Amino acid sequence: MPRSPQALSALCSAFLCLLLHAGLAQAGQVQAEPVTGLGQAAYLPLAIRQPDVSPTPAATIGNGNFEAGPGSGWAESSTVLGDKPGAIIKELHDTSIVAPRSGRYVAWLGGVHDDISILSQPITLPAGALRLEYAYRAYSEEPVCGADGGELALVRGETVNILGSVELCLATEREEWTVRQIDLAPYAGQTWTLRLRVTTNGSLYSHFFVDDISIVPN
Ligand SMILES: [Ca+2]
Repeated sequence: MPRSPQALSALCSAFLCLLLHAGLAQAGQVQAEPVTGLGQAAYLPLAIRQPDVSPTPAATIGNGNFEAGPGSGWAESSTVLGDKPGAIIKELHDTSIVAPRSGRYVAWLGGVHDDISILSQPITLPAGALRLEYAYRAYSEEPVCGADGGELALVRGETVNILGSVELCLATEREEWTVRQIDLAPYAGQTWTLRLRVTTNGSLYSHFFVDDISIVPN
C-alpha cells in the first residue's frame, strides 16, 4: 500500500532524525576525545610543580657560630672543666686578648693543664661536594711541637676519620682568626659525629679557639 507523501515525509524525517542523532553522537564521541585529552592535560601543572618541591636541605652545623651559647648544638666535655654546657663554649667578656670572630661566643679548648677537651655534634651530609669551614686562633707556650695538640675528625662507633690535626706550639700560633676548609666529598650522604679534640700536658699553656664552623659548597 503506497504511503501518502506526508507519511513518507514523516518517515523520512524520522530516519533523518535517527541519522542526525547518530551523527551527533558520533560527533560527540569525536569531541569527547579532546575533552578527555584536556582532562589529562589538566594534570600537567602538577607535573610542573614537582621541581618546586624543596630540594634536600644542605647540611648545617647547629650553633656553628656559638651565638646560641652553651647547650645548643654541641656536646662539650673537658677532663678538667667537666662536661656541662659552658665547659668549652664561652662568652668572651674581655675581648682585648681574644675577640670572637663573630658575636660574643667562641669555643675555647685547652687553656688548662692535663686536659682533654672535646666539642662534638652529629651531622648528616647531603649528596654533593661540600667542605667544612672553620676559623681558629692558636696560642701556646710550648717551644716544641707535639706536646699539646689535637685533631678534627669524623667519628662513628669505633671508626675515626681524621680530617686534620691541631698543632699547639710556638711555631703554629695564630694570633689572628685563620680560616681553614676541609673537603667532605668522600663523606657525602653519610651521617657522622664531627669531633674536635684538644689535649694538653702538665706544663706550659696552650689554647685553641674556634668560631664560625659551617658546611659550605665545594
Ligand atoms: Ca662566635
